[in-house]
Amino acid sequence: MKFLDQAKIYVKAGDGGAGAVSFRREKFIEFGGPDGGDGGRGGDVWAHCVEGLNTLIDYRYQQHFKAQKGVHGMGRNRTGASGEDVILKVPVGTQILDEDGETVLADLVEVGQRVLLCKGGNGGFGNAHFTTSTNRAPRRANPGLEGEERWIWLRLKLIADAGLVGLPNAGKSTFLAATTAAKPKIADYPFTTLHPGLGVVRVDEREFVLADIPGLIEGAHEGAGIGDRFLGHVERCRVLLHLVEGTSEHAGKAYKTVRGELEAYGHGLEDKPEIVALSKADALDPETLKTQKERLRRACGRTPLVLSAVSGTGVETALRLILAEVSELAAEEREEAAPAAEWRP
Ligand SMILES: Nc1nc2c(ncn2[C@@H]2O[C@H](COP(=O)(O)OP(=O)(O)OP(=O)(O)O)[C@@H](O)[C@H]2O)c(=O)[nH]1
Ligand SMILES: [Mg+2]
Repeated sequence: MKFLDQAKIYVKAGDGGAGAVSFRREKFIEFGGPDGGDGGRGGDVWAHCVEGLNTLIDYRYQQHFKAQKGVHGMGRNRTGASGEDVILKVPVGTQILDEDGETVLADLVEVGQRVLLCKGGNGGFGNAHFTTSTNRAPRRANPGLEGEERWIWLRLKLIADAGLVGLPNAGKSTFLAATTAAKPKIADYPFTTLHPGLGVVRVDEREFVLADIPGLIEGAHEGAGIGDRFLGHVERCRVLLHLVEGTSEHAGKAYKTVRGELEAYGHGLEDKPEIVALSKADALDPETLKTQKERLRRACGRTPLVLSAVSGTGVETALRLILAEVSELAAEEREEAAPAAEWRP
């Protein structure tokens, strides 16, 4: 399946139906009076967050969505039928932005959440509505109101607990493949991964979602390589696992390059808890391992993990550290969300 994480679409709600001007005309009934019915409401446009989607690819093929118009009113006090709504199904983590691409109108983070994007126009009143004590036969009816319309951006920010970052070829996708059921493409050239992938890690009978994102290179924030736009997908991660390729020239420099890009991107990525690991340990002789580990330690200021997704060394430890961090932060969030009124001296 293809991946698409942003789309610009046009949405328009249905116009309301017009009210009718009509008079009751029947044999033997004099002065039947006005009986024009009201117009029906136009359909709304909604966005609905659903399970089982992880891309906005549907919006590449269709960009215009119009809800049905309300049917106009008719004689004998018949109200027009309302127009059908249009419901846009979007994956969890979709943000709805205004046409400027910046103002966030809604953030759909839970399955079942819905937001009204455009409200349908009300139907107009039929002439039966305008009868007064002095005007028993009004010849006036309202037109329906127009439905709202607008251009909006849909932007998907995948929701994962932990995100994998690193230079190309650091072994991110291999790590994802080794720890989850995901099957990302793996190869020994840079930029094998072109769009983010997700997997579910099971460790100690607990689960968390891990995201693999394309590699970053120096200048990614200026568009080098495939740029840093996919970093949006780790914005919502609680913790980052930063993989530094053990077989790279200088592990310390590799680490700093990626840190530089995270900082240049901003949006709080630089402040996220980070677990640093030297990858591909199986491919290193003890001597190189020691030097690289030391270089990395100096660059990040603490002892890095050493792991190999191929042999499995250190992988469990990394997963447990991530899990601990994820659960701790989740507990903190729950505490913050809990009502403070419980507390009594
Ligand atoms: N020996 C050894 N090789 C590894 C290990 N992990 C990954 N590799 C190899 O390194 C190469 C790159 O691995 P990927 O997982 O595709 O790297 P990536 O970080 O996802 O790279 P991009 O998607 O290009 O950013 C592949 O040829 C892997 O087989 C490891 O632990 N040990
Ligand atoms: Mg990859």
